[in-house]
Formats: sequence, structure tokens, C-alpha cells
Amino acid sequence: MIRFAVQSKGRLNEESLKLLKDSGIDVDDTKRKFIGKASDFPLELLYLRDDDIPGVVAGGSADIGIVGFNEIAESGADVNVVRRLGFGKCRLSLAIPKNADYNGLEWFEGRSIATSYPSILRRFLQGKGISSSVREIRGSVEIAPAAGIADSIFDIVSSGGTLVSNGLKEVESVLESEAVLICRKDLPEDLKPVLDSILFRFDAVQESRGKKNVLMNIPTGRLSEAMSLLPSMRSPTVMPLAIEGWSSIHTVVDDSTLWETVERLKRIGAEGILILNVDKVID
Ligand code: PRT
Ligand code: ZN
Repeated sequence: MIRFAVQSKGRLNEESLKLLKDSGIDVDDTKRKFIGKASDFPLELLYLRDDDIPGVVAGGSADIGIVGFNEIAESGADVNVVRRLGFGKCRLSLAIPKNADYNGLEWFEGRSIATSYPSILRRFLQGKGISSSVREIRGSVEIAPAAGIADSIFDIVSSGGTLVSNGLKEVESVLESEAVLICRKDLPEDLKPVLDSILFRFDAVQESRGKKNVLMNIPTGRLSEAMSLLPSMRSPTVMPLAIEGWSSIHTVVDDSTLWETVERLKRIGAEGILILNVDKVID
């Protein structure tokens, strides 16, 4: 049985559980307690506050877990980061009052900075040779300048809307973060195959995200033209149709180029174009 720590509520909870579910690991989430058991996989879920996950995994009370990379960087927990998971993307940034003149990092010299991430901030300032007064506060960091608690802040930013609505502007981005899968360094031998199986499933789910399966019929004479329009596609399959002079193409296209590609294919005579969701991709 592998013990897997996830955030009990908050920004990473839903996506973490969805990733498990899409990987065929179903945990009864209806009566959420501290621990949940997967019905069809040797896994127990531990629901924790995100701040506690790095330490719990480093200490071995959980074997693996999902947490924001920012929490790993702040805690300095001795764990292995085994995968970036592509959700919970954000950055840790320095922000100052919007009307202040910003002249580069020297602005922070001798000034105060409120943050919930003092270790990352101190390390950054030290590396840049800047001395500031770091004021650690928990929560609502963005109100610190208006409340007269500090001159500036160092906090998580994603859309930037919170900064704007608090009269602040982002001036330096210090650390990029996203949800990561972490693992204890001394994972017992008997749990390694279980971790491998989880990684295999997570990779297949992640690989399928942002992709569509495209099927179409095309006059055989236009095949080479069609193939030249499919640079991002992975090994298209071409099959002759029962009707003379027509072929069928099956391929996978990235969402980012889907419409452009399909429109071009249509222009060179593609018909019966089917666009289907890709459920899993196993390389
Ligand atoms: O209760 P618990 O301790 O478990 O949760 P928490 O309240 O400490 O964390 P939570 O759920 O807010 O965030 C969990 C993780 O989500 C963080 O550690 C980050 O890795 C990640 N994440 C991604 C974010 C954001 N995006 C984010 N936008 N965490 C916080 N925010 C905050 C941001 O600081 C701002 O105040 O959300 C607000 C809105 O951001 P803007 O820039 O979109 O306006
Ligand atoms: Zn937290």
C-alpha cells in the first residue's frame, strides 16, 4: 500500500484527484476523512494542508504526494521531485505600489517586504546582494503595503488580478511554480513498482492532454499535400478506402494548431473530418 498525500482543499485538490481518477485510481471522496482508500489500486490518500505535505513525505509518513513546487522550495524538504504535473501554474514575484518609480532591484535595498515565503526571498536577495527587511506574514500578504505593514510584497501571482486590485505592480518574477509529484528519498523497494505504475498512468494522461484524434477522407491524389500539412502530427496512419481514388488519414493533432490544420485540409479536399478526444497516450 502506497501512501499518497494530496491537498485536502484548496487550489490543487480538484486537479490532483482528477489526475488520479483519469489514471484509473478511484478514491471515495464523498465522506472525506483524513485517509481515503482507493478501491482498485494499492493506494491510501492522505488529505493534508499543502504546507505539511513536503515534511510529511520527507519524513516517510507519506510515500509520495502532490504539492506546489513553491512549497518544496520554501521548506527545503529533502524529497525527490519526480514529475511536473502541468497544473497549479503560478510564479513568486516581487510587487511594489503601482505609483512607485522602479529603478531595478536596488529599489528593495533598505526597504521592507512582506511575504509568506521568507526562505525563498532571503535566498534570492542574498544572491543579488540586496539587504531588505523581510516581514513574514501568513495570508493576505497583498494588503501589507496599504496597511502600512511593509513597503512591498513577495507573493504568488497567477493572473495578476489580485495585485492590480490592491494597487500593486509586479516588478520581478523570482520563481516559476506548478504542481509537482514528490517522492520520499528512501522509498521502500516493494513500493517502487507501485510508483512506476502510477508514473506510467500519469504520463499517459498528461501526454493525452491538449491533443485531438483527427480522422478524415481525402482524394488519394492529394495525400502528399495533406501529409505536408501535418508537421506536428505523430506518424499519421493512411488507409485506402473502398471507393477508388480515396484514402483515409488517422492522426493526432495538438489543440494549438487544430483549427488551422483542419481548415487547410478541408481546402485541399478532405471530407468527413472527425475530431475526437484522446483519452490516453502511451508511447
Ligand atoms: O489550506 P492550505 O494550506 O492547504 O492551502 P493554501 O491556502 O495555503 O494554498 P492554496 O490552495 O491557495 O494554493 C495551493 C497552491 O496552489 C500554491 O502553493 C501554489 O502552488 C498554487 N497556486 C497557483 C496558487 C495560485 N495559483 C494563486 N493564484 N496559490 C495561490 N494563489 C493566490 C495568489 O497569491 C493571489 O492572492 O491566489 C490569488 C489570486 O491570484 P491572481 O494573481 O490570479 O489574482
Ligand atoms: Zn497552505
